[in-house]
Amino acid sequence: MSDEAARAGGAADEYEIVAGAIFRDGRLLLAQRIRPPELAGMWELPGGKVEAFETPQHALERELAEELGVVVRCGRRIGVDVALGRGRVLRAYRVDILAGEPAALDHAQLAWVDADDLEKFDMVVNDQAWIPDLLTELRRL
Ligand code: 523
Repeated sequence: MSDEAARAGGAADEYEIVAGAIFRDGRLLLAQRIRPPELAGMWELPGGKVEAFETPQHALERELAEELGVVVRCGRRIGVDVALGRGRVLRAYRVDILAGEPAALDHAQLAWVDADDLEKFDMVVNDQAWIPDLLTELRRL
């Protein structure tokens, strides 16, 4: 089994990268990337790679603890699956903060954005696929 297949924790041909949609008071948390150079300065839903033997939910809870310094609970999916090539798939989940206040521990800065502002942010291309669903949720709040 390849390293990438091994990461999938069972599925032979894909592994997942997870990202968290945190909503609060009618706003969504965005994080500005610091790496790699081609993505630095662009905004994303924070998250990262699911490691071997980890569920996507646990991976997202771990990543957001590392990157934002918060205790979170992973909820339902939001938005489409984004195929990244080479067997990688990016998926977003709603996330509730259980404890702590998000801090930019691994990003340049954070921003809480409402529906009117979301489209003004320079989102990483992969995450742009989620904008319609994120806007629907923001307008519903
Ligand atoms: N994306 C992406 N959007 C998005 C995330 C969290 C990740 O397009 N919201 C892409 C960017 C990278 C790959 O997924 O090509 C892995 O994300 P990364 O670098 O955030 O994963 P980490 O944090 O597991 O990786 P390290 O920085 O190496 O720890």
